[in-house]
Amino acid sequence: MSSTLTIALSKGRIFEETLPLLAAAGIVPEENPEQSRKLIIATNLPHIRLIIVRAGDVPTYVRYGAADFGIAGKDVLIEHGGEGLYQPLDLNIARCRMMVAVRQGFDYQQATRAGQRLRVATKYPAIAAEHFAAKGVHVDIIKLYGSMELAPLVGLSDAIVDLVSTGNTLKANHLQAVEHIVDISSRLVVNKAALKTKYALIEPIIQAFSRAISE
Ligand code: PRT
Ligand code: MG
Repeated sequence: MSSTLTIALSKGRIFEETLPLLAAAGIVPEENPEQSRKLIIATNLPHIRLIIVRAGDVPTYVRYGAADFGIAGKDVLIEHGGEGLYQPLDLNIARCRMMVAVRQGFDYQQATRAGQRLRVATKYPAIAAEHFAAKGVHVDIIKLYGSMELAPLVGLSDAIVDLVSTGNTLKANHLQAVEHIVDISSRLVVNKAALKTKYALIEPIIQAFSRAISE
């Protein structure tokens, strides 16, 4: 149906930080996914609904047109590719930094200078591989799905590549950031076919988001 819109969001920080943007476009969800556990959330506008998916799955739902647009972190877009998606806006929300971190006391500079192979645990193998290749550092990448901070503590890896916002998780686990890879924020991603067929519905929302973030 070209008269309805489906918006893909992940719950947690992206949902919370998107609420003010949705409000600026006149869209108010009828429920909070944290409480209701529903995966399809109605809004105050009968023709607009939200779907709640894993953060890393947002580009997939949008690419296949199961959602008309969504909001995804640059970490997800760089790692899994944002091909086939129109990415009109950096929303400047859910900001953090992609960093290399090691155990406090581990001499990272020495280890990389000495040319030894580093074991790096991460949820972002493509980003990590590219980063270390560019530096000429040899690494064995160990793919994890979460809680990367644990890996150096139990000898799974020498280093991790992970997102850092406050730095509290690193500190609590006696890790330290040693290298900045890239600044991360979330982007609006739009299905290209939907942008054409539902332009009259989507364009005003992009405009409202754009005004809200430049305020
Ligand atoms: O949690 P889940 O496994 O379902 O998926 P996810 O972790 O990908 O999703 P979610 O909702 O946690 O994150 C969604 C998006 O938020 C990510 O794709 C990032 O673009 C963005 N974002 C912003 C962050 C953070 N800040 C962040 N701090 N995502 C994760 N973190 C984690 C980080 O991995 C680390 O474990 O928070 C921890 C560090 O936080 P500090 O504040 O202690 O430094
Ligand atoms: Mg998470």
